[in-house]
Amino acid sequence: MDRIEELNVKKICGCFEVEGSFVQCVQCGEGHINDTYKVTIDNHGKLRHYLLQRLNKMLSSEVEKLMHNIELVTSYCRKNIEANGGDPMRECLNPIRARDGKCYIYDGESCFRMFDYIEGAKTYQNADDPNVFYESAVTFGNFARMLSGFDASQLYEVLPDFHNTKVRYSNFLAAVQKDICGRAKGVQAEITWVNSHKYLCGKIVDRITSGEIPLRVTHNDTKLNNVMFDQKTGKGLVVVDLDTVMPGSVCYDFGDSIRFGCNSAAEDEPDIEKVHFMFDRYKIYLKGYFLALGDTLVAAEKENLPMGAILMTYECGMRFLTDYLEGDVYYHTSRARQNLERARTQFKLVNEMIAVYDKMLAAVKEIA
Ligand code: GN1
Ligand code: MG
Repeated sequence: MDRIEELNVKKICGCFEVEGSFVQCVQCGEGHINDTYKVTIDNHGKLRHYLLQRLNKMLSSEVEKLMHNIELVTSYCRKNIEANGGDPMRECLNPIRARDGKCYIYDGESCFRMFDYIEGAKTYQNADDPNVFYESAVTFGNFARMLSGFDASQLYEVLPDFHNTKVRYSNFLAAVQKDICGRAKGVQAEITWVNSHKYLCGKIVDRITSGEIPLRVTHNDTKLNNVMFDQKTGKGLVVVDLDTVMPGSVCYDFGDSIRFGCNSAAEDEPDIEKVHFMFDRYKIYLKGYFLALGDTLVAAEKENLPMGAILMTYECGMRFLTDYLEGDVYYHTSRARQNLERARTQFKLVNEMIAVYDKMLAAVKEIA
């Protein structure tokens, strides 16, 4: 990955409609896909901050469609927030236009986009604080509720089959077969484990196909660090990372939050003994999600929330293992075997979730 010094940040910022002179740029954010920087601009002695992002190469090819989606979704949210007396500058992402009128620039190598920086906000990398996790549930739930009036046909499916677990499984099989890095022999146990859970793949996709579970406009990447919290009040403020906003299922959105937040350890914890599914946290999230969204969910959605958690965790683990087999080309990694260690935490969580699946279902009934 390029180092920040190597980027011609000043020139890139100059391509956006930003008034003032460039002061500095520091890397921030914990995303696995894009590179994120906080940029400071001096406008006649007044410092203003922006968020600059360099898109992952795999997303860059779809940048037009991606930014079309983000512009539509953010402007829809902005109107909604204004109508409800909220503060759109802090409760919504605000993309900055490039001087050529587009919402991104291409510097010959990478695509960049810019947003207003949301001041006085913070993110969390774990759900140790129950209030934080509860707030994230309410914030993601409200986001889904807000978008329920949004016409999904306006959106491109930028990342087709993003949560199609069957397709993810075939990609995984192809990676095992090609084994371009010769890593498959070292992960036979993990490969066998994924294969033995293949029966999970159709559990939600098939119900979407049959119409039992409705498609809605969902976020599709609802991990805790994709919500920003107000530093002063501790309240959930804004949902970020909108690259994956597409038609999807609330079972996925609910499930991905559980996958990340109900892990007793980090997503990439190398010591698997530390990794456990925390049922209490699951109940906390369930309460917050139901508060925000419960009355709009149909029975099939409610019944499949626990399966959404199992599936998102299974799928995510499979994606990490696939990337490991393909040579760590998609997710950011900072050490060897990190993707493998990520995959292992997910598989451990799936085992523990399956063991308490009945309890997970009972909690839905109880809270609903
Ligand atoms: C990626 O961008 P980030 O870090 O919020 C990924 C998600 C995975 C997640 C795993 C566009 O999310 O699908 O669940 O990593 N986003 C994309 O931590 O692939
Ligand atoms: Mg993110």
